[in-house]
Amino acid sequence: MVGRPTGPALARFVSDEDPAQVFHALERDGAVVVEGLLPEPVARALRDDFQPHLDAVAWCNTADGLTNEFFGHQTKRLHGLLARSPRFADVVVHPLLRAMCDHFLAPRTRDYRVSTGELMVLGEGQGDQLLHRDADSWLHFPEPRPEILVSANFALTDFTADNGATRVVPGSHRWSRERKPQDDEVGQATMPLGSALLYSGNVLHGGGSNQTDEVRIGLYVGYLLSWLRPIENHVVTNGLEALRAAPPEAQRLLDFTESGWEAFA
Ligand SMILES: O=C(O)CCC(=O)C(=O)O
Repeated sequence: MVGRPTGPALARFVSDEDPAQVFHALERDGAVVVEGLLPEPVARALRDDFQPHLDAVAWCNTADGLTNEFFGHQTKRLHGLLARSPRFADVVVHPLLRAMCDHFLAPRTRDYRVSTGELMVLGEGQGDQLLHRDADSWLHFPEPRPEILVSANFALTDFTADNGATRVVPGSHRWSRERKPQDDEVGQATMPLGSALLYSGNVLHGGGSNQTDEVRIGLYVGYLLSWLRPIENHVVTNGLEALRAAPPEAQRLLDFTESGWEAFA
């Protein structure tokens, strides 16, 4: 079905908005869209850097049948993004993302790390992904679970209602696990190239269905309390050379550091 019914609208901001306003809405809804967080030429340049790596892998390149049930079959996922584009370091240290981590994570930790950087690519025919909470990767927290992970999904192509813009359930970061969303509670993060969906690790969301012949490319970066284990082993996925060449702040966020206990800079 093209032009699916739209659920609740996500709060939207522009990139030079007062961060306090952005974080107020993020705290309230669990997700917001920030338009133009990356200038369009930067978003295009990242996409150009990544494109040959995406072309080199098949659809459905995730590890096994079980994970494909979750990730999808018309999807490509890539990690080790610093090694594929040194520009990824600039994304990782983006001031608004750092401010988001300081706001949401700092109360619980002296430091934080990138859990994973991932290209989330949806091709023609990919269906709706199961709605899920990213922080469920660290299952052993008593509930209500505090904020342990905050993330950004950058649009490296336009995200439209028809090409798989991320589906999000505003407010669900505060729901009990038993509550299931009704159709009219599910919104969509439609946004132009360079924008980002910022979201809580506790909010229900999932990739949308791509009913077009366009490829939708999302660039995900998620930040985790430094005393939890990141999903990605950045040294293995990127290699030493790429990490050694990165600026110190990006090195630290990508866990290329001797300790997980450094105080905030
Ligand atoms: O593709 C998207 O928009 C979101 C994907 C996602 O949430 C995931 O794979 O964990």
